[in-house]
Amino acid sequence: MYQRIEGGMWRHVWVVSDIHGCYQWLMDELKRRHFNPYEDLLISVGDVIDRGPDSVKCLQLIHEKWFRAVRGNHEQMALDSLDNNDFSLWTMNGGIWFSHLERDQQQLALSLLNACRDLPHIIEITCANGLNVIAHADYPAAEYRWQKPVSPQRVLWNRDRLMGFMVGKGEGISGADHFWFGHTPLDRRYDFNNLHYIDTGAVFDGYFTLAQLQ
Ligand SMILES: [Mn+2]
Repeated sequence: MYQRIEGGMWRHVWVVSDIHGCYQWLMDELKRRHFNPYEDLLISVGDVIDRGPDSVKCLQLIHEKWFRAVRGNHEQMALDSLDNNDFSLWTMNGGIWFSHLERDQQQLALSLLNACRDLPHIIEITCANGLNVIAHADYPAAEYRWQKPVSPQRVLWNRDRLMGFMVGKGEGISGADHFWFGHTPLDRRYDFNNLHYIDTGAVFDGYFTLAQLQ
């Protein structure tokens, strides 16, 4: 469930909001920031697939040396569909692209989706800005601890903490310097103390947010 990355191995480290198939747009954003794939690292908050134009190319990112991702609920829906041979929930939530692929592209997508079984739910990385924890929707505990058992379902789906912050009743998380979450499309990035909600809804006529940790 947990993966630890040593930030000192990279020059710059960025976290990117939900990609949702927007491959070329992401490449343009990286270019604008002079991202160097030989020296820099990009970490995704999950939901690399679905809704946007190019889920297969986005899935291929998981094999790039400069790219890491936590799993999102969309990757999980895809894996559950394959496991249960029931594609209805995923299809309703932007997964229709898979059934529209040509046979060879579908085989490629299938092997890439199976590689998503290795995606961690939580990444921790120590960078110039301190200890960072990255997860898709939430870290469902009051205090972060490496390898602490937490509900995988809530890591992928939970919006209660964010909704609490929106009405002034949010409860923070201790145990790390920064927490980075996606999952909920917002009109702008929201920062509540050390909690950062960065899904600015690129695929929903919003924009990409890239936060530099180092
Ligand atoms: Mn999501």
